[in-house]
Amino acid sequence: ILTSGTATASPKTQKFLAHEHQLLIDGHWVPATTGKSFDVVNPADGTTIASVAEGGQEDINKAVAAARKAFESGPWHTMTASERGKLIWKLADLMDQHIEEFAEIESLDNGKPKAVAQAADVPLAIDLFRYMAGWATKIEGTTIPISVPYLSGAEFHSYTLREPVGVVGQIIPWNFPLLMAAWKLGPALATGCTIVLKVAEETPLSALRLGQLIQEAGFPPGVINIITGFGETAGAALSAHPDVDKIAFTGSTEVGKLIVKAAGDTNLKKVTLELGGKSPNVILPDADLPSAIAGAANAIFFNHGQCCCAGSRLFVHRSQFDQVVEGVAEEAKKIKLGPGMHPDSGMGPMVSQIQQDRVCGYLEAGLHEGATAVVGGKKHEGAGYFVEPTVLVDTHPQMKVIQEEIFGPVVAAVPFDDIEEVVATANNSIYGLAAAVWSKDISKAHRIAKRLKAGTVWVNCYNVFDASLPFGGYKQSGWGREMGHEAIDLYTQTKAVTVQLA
Ligand code: TXE
Repeated sequence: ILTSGTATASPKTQKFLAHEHQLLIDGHWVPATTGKSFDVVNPADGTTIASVAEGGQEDINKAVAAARKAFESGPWHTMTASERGKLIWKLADLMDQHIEEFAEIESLDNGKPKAVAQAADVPLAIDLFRYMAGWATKIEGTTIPISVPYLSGAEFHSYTLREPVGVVGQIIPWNFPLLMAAWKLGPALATGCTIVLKVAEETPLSALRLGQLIQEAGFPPGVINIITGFGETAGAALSAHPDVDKIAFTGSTEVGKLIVKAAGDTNLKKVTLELGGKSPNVILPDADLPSAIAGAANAIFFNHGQCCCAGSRLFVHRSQFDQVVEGVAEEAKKIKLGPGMHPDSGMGPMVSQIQQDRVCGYLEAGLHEGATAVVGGKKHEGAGYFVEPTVLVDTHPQMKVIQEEIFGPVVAAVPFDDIEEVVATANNSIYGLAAAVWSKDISKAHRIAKRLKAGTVWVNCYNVFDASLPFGGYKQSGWGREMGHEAIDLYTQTKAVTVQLA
C-alpha cells in the first residue's frame, strides 16, 4: 500500500471543503430545519473532511414545494426548449472549467484515484449534460390518423404531446457521485421537469459543488433542489411524498423494493430503478486472450468493484481456465493500493468502513464455504478502508459469492465446457444488468449477445459507456433505462389530443 507521497488538495478544493455545506432549496443555500449536520469522511484515512447539513422530512417538504412552484408557475415553466438546452450546456461549460477540482473532491470523498475521476467520472458527467442539452429541442409528438367506427363521416386531427412528468425525486448512490447526479439531472432538465435530488450520505460533496455551478449558470429557483441526508429519513420522505410525480433511484435492490412500496402506498408516482448486478463475463476459447485477461481485470477492479455492472462472475473455457486465472491474478498483483490522491494509486479504499466490512464478510463466507483466493482475499490492516483485489476459484453455484452482489474488488472465476452450459449459467441470476463475451468469431459473439439476459452486453470490451447508449437492467436489476433517448421517454408522458374538424 502506498503510504507516503499523497498529494494535498489544491487551494480551491480546500476552500470548498472548509465551506459551510447547506441544502439548496428554492435557489438558496439553507441549513437543515433541525439545524443538524453530519461529518463526511475521507475513506483513505478515516479523517473528517467536511460537515454537511442533515436534511430530513421537513427539508424534503420544503424542497418539493419549491420544485412544484417552479414546475407550475416559475420562469422554467414558460422557458422555450432552446433556452432550457442552452442552460444545460452552460452548466457543462462551467463544469469544464473545474474538472480538476471535481476530480479532487470525488477522490477525497469517495476514495477513487483522482486520475480516474479526472479521466472518466467528470468528463462523462459533462458529456451527459451536453448530450441531454441537445435533446431539449428534439422532444416531439406525432400525428396519428384515426377512424372511429361509431362516428362515420366525422373528421379528426389527432396528435400527441410529450410533456414533462413533473416534480421528480432523484436518489443516488456513492459509487460515482457526480456522474450519477448527471445521469439523473440531465434528462429531467432536458424534458422540463423540476427536481429534488437526494445525494448519498457517504458522498455528498461533488453534488454540492455542482449546486454552486447550477446557481452560477442561472437555473431559476426551485428547478434543482439538492438535499444531503440519510436514506431512511430524507430518502424515505422523498419516495413517500404525495406531491412527487416520479422517483428515479439508483442503489441496492433491497431499497429499490422499498421505493416501489412507498410509491404504491402513496400516490403511485412513476418509478425508475437502476439496481444491483452480478454480471457474467464470458471468455470463449477463441478469444484474444491478452485483451480478454486485461478486460476481465478491468471489468471487476475498475472503481474497486463498486460498479453496478462489475464483471463479478468470470466464465472461462476449461482448456484455458488456469492461464486466464493466472493472468487476472497477475493484473491484480500489479494494482497499487493507495489513497486516491496519491498519483501512483491504481485502487483506492472502499467508500466506507461499512462497505469494507460488507465485502470482507463475503470473502470470509466464500472462503469458509470452500472457495480459494488465488490472490487477495482480505482487507488491508491499518488506516483506510482498503480491500485487496481478489480472484476466487473453487466456488459452487449456491455460494453467496456467486449469487449475491459483493460490490468490491472480488471476482469469482468459474470454468465451463460448452456454450449451452455457459449461457445457462450466466443467465442463472436474479440480476441482469450487464454481461460480456470475448471471442474472435463475431457471429458467435452476436448469437450469444442475443441470448444473454442483460440490459447491456459488451463484446470484446467492458465498461464502455456513452451518454447516447441506454443503460439499465433486466430482471431485478431495475426498471427503465438511463441515458440515450429512452431516458427522455421516461421523464415525459404522452398526451393524446383529438380535434374534430368542423
Ligand atoms: O445502498 P442503498 P448502500 C448495492 C451494493 C452495495 C449495497 C448497499 O451491493 O453493497 O447496495 O449499499 C438511499 N428510502 N448498491 O447501503 O442503501 C441512500 O441514502 C429511500 C448498488 O449504500 O441502496 C442512498 O442515497 N432512499 C448500487 C441510496 O439510497 C434510501 C449503488 C443508495 O443506498 C433508503 C449503491 C430508503 N429507505 C449500492 N435507504 C448501484 N446500482 O450502482 C437508503 N436510501
